[in-house]
Amino acid sequence: MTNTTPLPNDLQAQRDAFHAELQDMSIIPLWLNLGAAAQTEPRVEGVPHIWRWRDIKPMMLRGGALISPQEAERRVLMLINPSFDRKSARTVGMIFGGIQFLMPGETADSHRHSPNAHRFIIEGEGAYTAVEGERTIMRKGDYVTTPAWKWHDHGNDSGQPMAWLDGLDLPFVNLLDANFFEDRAEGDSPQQPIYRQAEDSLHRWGRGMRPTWKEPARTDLSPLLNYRWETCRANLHALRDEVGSPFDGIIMEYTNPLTGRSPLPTISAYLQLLRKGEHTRAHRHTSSTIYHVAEGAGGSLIGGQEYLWEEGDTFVIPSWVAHEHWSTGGEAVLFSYSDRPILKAFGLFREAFAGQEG
Ligand code: GTQ
Repeated sequence: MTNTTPLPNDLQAQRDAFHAELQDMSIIPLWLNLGAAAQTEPRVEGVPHIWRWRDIKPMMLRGGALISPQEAERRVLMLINPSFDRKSARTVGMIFGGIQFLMPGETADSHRHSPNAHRFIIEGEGAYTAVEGERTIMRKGDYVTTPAWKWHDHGNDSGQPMAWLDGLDLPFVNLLDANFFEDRAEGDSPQQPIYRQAEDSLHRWGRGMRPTWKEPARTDLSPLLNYRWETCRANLHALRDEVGSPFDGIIMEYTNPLTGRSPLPTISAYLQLLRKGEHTRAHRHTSSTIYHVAEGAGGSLIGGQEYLWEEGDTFVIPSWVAHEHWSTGGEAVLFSYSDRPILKAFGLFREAFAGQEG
């Protein structure tokens, strides 16, 4: 496509002058930057990466002694992809991951923001998240939603540090210039008032029934506050004799009980069981994924490079990078979340694997 024949000097000079004048007008000719519009395949900026719990945990404990959640707003260690700007709040694709931690007795005060958020509990038991007047006590492995613009606060009433993986659609919301944040009003209590009983949202929405007298304002946000680890893990084991997905083993998606779709409009989340000796087939797709090892150990071949992981580790697979997973020494359970709903919404989700037809 590129024409390498040298141009007559005067034409080259005229073109250079033309381009320079355009640049002063904030105009770039497409032929100087064709790659921005025409690429045979995505040129993916993010890279695969793993953050190990054994490295993060000591930093978490140091951070706990150095800064309070009140000073920090949220005491979070942001996992930023090595290939992105450190100010980008971008872990992979259109999603963010960060480790939030609360020491015994600490609280993270009430606020709300337009980005959607969820938490997967890494370690500890007994801290709470409050959303819309309900407090849920969090335990390791729970999946907790704090959807867009809902007031939320946390507190650790337990005697041990609590850590969870925060997932947000921050890169997407920032890209769209639609990020709003609000702190509680002056004089309001730092912890929101609790006016619902424990497990209220579970009884209301999570048991295959719904109250008929009250519709949630937005059906695209899951009304279910906590998807409990024991229940979700038990679901995987109930299906363990199935073939499952050739690419992911026994994988189940968390759903919004109002729609059957993802709990948050921009982020889908999954729990998967890799059985003993299981080694999945390779595939790739245009959604980007953040994985967290909930149980066991194993490895993933990501873009031809091997990443070995164990409980507590977090790793990322960018768009269009081929990957396969295996368990080591027994079974493994992976939690993951992805920007797939965004790609699906606009017809941009694409998947490929060896031996595929058409
Ligand atoms: O829970 O509000 O990890 O606003 C990063 C930004 C958590 C939160 C993060 C946030 C939050």
